[in-house]
Amino acid sequence: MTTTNQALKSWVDEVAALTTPDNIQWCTGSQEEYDALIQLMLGDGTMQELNQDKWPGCYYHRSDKGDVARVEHLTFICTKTKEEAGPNNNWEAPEVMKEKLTGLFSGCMKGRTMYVVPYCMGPVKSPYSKVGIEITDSPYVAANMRIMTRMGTQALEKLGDSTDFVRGLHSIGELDPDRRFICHFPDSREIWSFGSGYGGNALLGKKCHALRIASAQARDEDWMAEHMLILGLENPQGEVRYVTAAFPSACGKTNLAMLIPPAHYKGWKAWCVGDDIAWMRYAEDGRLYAINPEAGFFGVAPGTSEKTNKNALESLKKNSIFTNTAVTSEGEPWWEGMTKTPPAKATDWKGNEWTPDKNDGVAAHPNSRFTAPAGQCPVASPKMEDPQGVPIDAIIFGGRRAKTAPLVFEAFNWEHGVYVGAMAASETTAAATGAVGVVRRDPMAMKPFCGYNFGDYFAHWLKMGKKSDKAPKIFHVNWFRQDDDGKFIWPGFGDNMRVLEWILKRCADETDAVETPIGNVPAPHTIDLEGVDIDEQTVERLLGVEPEAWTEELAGQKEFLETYGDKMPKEMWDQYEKLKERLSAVSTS
Ligand code: OXD
Ligand code: MN
Repeated sequence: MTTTNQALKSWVDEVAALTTPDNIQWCTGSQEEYDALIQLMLGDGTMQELNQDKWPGCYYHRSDKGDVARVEHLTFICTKTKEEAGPNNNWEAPEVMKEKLTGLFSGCMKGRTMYVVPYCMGPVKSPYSKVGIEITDSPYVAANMRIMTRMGTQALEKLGDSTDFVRGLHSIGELDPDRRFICHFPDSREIWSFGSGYGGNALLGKKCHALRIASAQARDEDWMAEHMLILGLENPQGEVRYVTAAFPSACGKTNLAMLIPPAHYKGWKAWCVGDDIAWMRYAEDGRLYAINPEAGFFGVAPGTSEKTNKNALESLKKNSIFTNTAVTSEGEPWWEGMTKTPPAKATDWKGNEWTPDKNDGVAAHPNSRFTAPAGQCPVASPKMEDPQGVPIDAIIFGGRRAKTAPLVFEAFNWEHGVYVGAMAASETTAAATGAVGVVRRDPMAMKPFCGYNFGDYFAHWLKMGKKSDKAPKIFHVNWFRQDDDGKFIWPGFGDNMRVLEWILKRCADETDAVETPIGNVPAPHTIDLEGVDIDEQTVERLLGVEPEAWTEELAGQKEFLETYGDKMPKEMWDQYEKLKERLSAVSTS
């Protein structure tokens, strides 16, 4: 492939001079090229063919055992000052980090092919999409990028001669955890990632570009780059309304994004626009519109089943790449929770023989993944490719709270909603090792992904609310409330539709709420519970707001706000004071 883009050409030359690859391959994104990449990996053993009769076009990759997840402690935001990156990020000065990384990248592609991967985040025709170029020495990365993004010639054509592209440099290095760095330079819109081949560290279009770099760019250009799914809900009259929702990693975003409404919701349909990232901006009509910058799903496999997420399972049945799952003796991918009965024999994610009775650990790594084309989802929204995106009625925040947070509440207004999102958190449960009930804050589910100081990020959110009187309403949900025995009291999955319907009705002013100190909760009997086996007492518990628990929560919130010193906007402290007052009013009444 050729390009007339001089800025791109000279950057590629520069990188080649530094990394000294044996070959340079410009990726076009064609099927033939993808097939050749797969053949190459089948040839050198880094990819394995799955049962092509049952899983056509599906392949399997086992990553290095020490390279199976994002590495937050090795992820850096390199802004001029430490304060710009904020206490929410690891920081290093750009020149110091570049010097260190230049040493690592020097000659690192000797004996390898350097792939130049042009990609477009968002529909190619959308004025809101952004082009990036990832240079990588991993054919696995190039193949995954073809599923996850609009890759190749189409991106290069969109770029034309513009210098406005994110420069992402990636090498797997020696996959040595002691020589691993995932670094972002938001000012120059660059990413330098060394030493990991795993998804979020290596597929630079996703977390690195579409969240960390894009969040900083969005702040500068008055839009928003968020860790949110985008879901359309169509009522029996054929009207579709859209919500976005932010949950921390592994809290069921992919499940909610492809939800199947319960049988009682006849004539309703859910449409998936995106399962992980939303780019949002106001259009001329004053409404906030969202596009999904990605073109694929990079989903957590364990727990995905016909019962929990039939649509995800349908999406990944062909043309998908599986990483670190198990493989059965029939050559099929398998993971814990996929089927009721485990396979009699499999090879586990480490490459060892596995049988259910051997019982020496899981067959699939808990963070094993599928990479599947989003268009294969049976409920892929026809708007997935819409250049304008979809108008958003409600923004939903959530976490995993065993206690404290009710099933759903509505923020009083945008400013309060920003506070609610900023305080989103999850509690550790008995299911995980370590102390029970420890609260981990994950503001807007962006803790690992915000490319700048959270104080400035909240200020940006506050500013976005002031830009329009048609800003979406903001809600908080908690699917994970437990009883005293640690049992979940809300059925979740498809039944979350009932909560979403209440949210949509609130947006249209069609249902009632009761004011509590933390926000508006559903008035009795306003959530449709027909067909769910749940008693009145449990519903009360689900929607309950206990002032004592919230007073304890308040202390944690204060501590969080203080961490950001002068950077924390005054409005956030005002919200804290108001919440404190409302809580003390109910405890003294
Ligand atoms: C993801 C994550 O991979 O949030 O989407 O970790
Ligand atoms: Mn995510």
